[in-house]
Amino acid sequence: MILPALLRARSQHRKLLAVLVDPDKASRENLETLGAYANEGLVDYFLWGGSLVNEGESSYYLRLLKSITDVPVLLFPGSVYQLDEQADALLLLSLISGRNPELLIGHHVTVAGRIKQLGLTPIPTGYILIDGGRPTSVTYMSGTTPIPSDKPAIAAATALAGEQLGLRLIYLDAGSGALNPVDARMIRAVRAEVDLPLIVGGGIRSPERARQALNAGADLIVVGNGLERDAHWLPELAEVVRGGVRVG
Ligand code: 1GP
Repeated sequence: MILPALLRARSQHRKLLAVLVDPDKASRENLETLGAYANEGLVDYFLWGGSLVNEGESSYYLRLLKSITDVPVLLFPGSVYQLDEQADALLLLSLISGRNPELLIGHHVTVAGRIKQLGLTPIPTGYILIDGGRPTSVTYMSGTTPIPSDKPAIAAATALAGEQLGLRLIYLDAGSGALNPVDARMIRAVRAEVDLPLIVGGGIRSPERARQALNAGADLIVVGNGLERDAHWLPELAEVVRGGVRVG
């Protein structure tokens, strides 16, 4: 029931926070810290995935996280090998900013039967990569060119096409560890064009960057790297998210 919850939050103007865990970089200590914050109500979702993932370790760490907290985990797969039935849903990503047919339909065909077999709930997601100031793992691994950060109209048209194709979420991503997060003008342009829940991530490493993304119209922000390095600013981050939209 993840998608209905996202739609409800959007209609109630409730902003949400997702913490991205790259299973390759997971550790017991980090998961215990994040899980404890999640149990205090500071985290709405975990996203689970990375560009290169060792399947066995991923499954072990996901089991560990699920044993710590009931906060839902959404798979955010970097490849077809990252399906895991322990997750609560799957962001079924279509990389609509790119022109790589494998990431638009090819891999989806490969794993369609497996998704059904595992009983995973897929949430069709229009995944849009935005230039974040330096090449990231995802641009390299996907073999696609991100949308230039100063071309909000292209991002807005891409998101609109995704909505018209029937996708249910839009995810604007500057890529993990991006130098620059997605520009506020770009978020605003996409927000003005589509009515779908809007996820924004990549390079959000401070409460101020989180606030800018939320003010510009993100419904759900995703933070990975910044919390991997130090999870202790999560309460401050959560306060910005809970505080909703405040300009300045
Ligand atoms: C990347 O949007 C996520 O896909 C999170 O990015 O790791 O830079 O927070 P960071």
